[in-house]
Amino acid sequence: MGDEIEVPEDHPRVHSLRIREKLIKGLEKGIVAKAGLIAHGRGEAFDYILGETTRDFAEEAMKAAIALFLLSNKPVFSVNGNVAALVPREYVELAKIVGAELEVNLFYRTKEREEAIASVLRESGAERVLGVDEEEREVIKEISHMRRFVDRRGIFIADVVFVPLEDGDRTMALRKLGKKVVTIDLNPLSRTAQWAHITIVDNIVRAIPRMIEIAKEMRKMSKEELRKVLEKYSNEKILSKALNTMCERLKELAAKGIILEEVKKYP
Ligand code: PTJ
Repeated sequence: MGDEIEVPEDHPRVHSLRIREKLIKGLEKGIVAKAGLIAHGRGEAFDYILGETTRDFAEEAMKAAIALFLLSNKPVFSVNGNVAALVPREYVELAKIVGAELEVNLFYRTKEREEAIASVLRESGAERVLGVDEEEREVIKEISHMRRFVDRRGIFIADVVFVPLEDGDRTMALRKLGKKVVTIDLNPLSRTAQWAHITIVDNIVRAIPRMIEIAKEMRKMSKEELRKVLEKYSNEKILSKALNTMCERLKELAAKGIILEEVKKYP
């Protein structure tokens, strides 16, 4: 739509530009909400500080999340526009490995977006997609906006809900309803990061493929072993580690000088 460019292979930020392209294409196809682009920009800023790499606190949270999924009776993976545009195949694969349902649940909800996202999931291998059948709709009264509409076969009866890249209100409401909540959020200060039981502070494009690897290993573990992983997990410690890592990195960069040697060659 006018702005389309070929991302040059030799561009130093080629990887990041490709991710942006996925979101822009998702917007054009009616999958991503306009605000989804803004949300991504916020995530990118935190990823820069993190060094665009998966840290040990994220790994630890991923392991706890997989343990929780494998131990739960009814895990449901919520899908929004950004998730569907960035990691559709991987998300569907992970849901299959841990035996979770997939449910479309949007903040900026329209019938067209719901259908477009459900199609992406089906094309990515999903056998059943919840959240699009109006006859199966239930209302979570505690949520004031469009995300209050959930599927009675899914989030409504779920004991564990995975809500990556989520807004704070719903995470809070789901927790108050007694459900266990897992999220992925690059911003450790966000309300979602704070209200979730397990917060994976990492970029979703790195986290979901890594979670697939972890899940393939952890599904061989006994329930007892999985419970032990969960017992020693503390989200408070994880968020604190994430913030500390970001602070340390900024301090290190400030101390050694942030101007690259190459830049200094051109006075
Ligand atoms: O598709 P919809 O209609 O359901 O809308 C989806 C968005 C993302 C627009 C909606 O949920 C929203 O407004 O979310 P927020 O409140 O902006 O929160 C999104 C969070 O995800 C922010 O804290 C971002 O830092 C974080 N985030 C953005 N991109 C990534 C990310 N975290 C991990 N990986 C990313 N790639």
